[in-house]
Amino acid sequence: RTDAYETILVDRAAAPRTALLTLNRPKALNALNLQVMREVVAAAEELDRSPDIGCIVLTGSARAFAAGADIKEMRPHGYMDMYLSDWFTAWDRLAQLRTPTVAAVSGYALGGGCELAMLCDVLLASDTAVFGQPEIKLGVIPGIGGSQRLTRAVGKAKAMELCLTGRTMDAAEAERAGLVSRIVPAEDLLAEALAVAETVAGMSLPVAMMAKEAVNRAFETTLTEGVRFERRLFHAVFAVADQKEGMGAFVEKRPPEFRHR
Ligand code: CO8
Repeated sequence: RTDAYETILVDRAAAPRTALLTLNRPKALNALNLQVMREVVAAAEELDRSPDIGCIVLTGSARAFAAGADIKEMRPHGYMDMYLSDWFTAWDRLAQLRTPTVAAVSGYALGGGCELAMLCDVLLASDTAVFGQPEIKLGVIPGIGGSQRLTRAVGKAKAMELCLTGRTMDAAEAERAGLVSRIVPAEDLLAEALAVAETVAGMSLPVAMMAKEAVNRAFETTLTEGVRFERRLFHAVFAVADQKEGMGAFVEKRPPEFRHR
């Protein structure tokens, strides 16, 4: 039940066939405690199961996408309870969603906030965005995949420097480094993210899912295996009615009306 959430807002009407998830813990700069994790994951998985949703946008506030995992909540814990509760592993489920996701990042995306943005498929940043993995300054290391995803996104040199010094990067540096796809003026960020989401949601949903799966496979495997995986999916899309519709619409010089969306 979407109205049962306390730390996030869920809006299914922001743009056609899309859903907007907004982190809503303003007093803590959207720090990611376990409740936020449970609610984001539950809401996202429910949307993932909804056939009428073709893209999910995740955003925070103008000041903070999320200023990291909740330091006050983590502080008292010891190894045994972190291990036995498998602290933060549920966040991995966001990367397993089949529906494409867009992170719209304004302000701080630090630590777990940067990691959460990197769990999404498309990463749009406002010109005020600040990215970093400053965990080392707290005597810890990234714990939601940051050491891996940041390294794959920006390369070892920059990832290593950010993780070892805790230095942050502004939106321009993040774009140059390949972490974000585009920078948008802060006041346009949400509209632009929703426009991207609406565009994606206007495509054939199964084909968009396959495109997402193929691109994500590049993070997981060798080039030969990745190309083989892509080829299998490429052949498979010829079994989707929307291939006939998309190619037919091109030839007939009209907009496509995809059936599966
Ligand atoms: N956790 C808890 N509370 C936070 C956090 C956080 N990460 N960030 C901000 N807050 C709170 C502040 O404590 C403050 O609360 P209060 O008013 O009660 O004191 C409120 O939000 C506002 O913050 P500030 O007053 O600090 O606001 P500023 O504008 O002065 O500063 C900053 C903003 C620079 C973002 C600053 O808040 C900051 O440095 N925050 C921490 C950033 C950080 O270190 N993030 C990494 C956290 S660790 C992590 O994410 C990954 C850990 C992985 C663990 C994995 C376990 C398995």
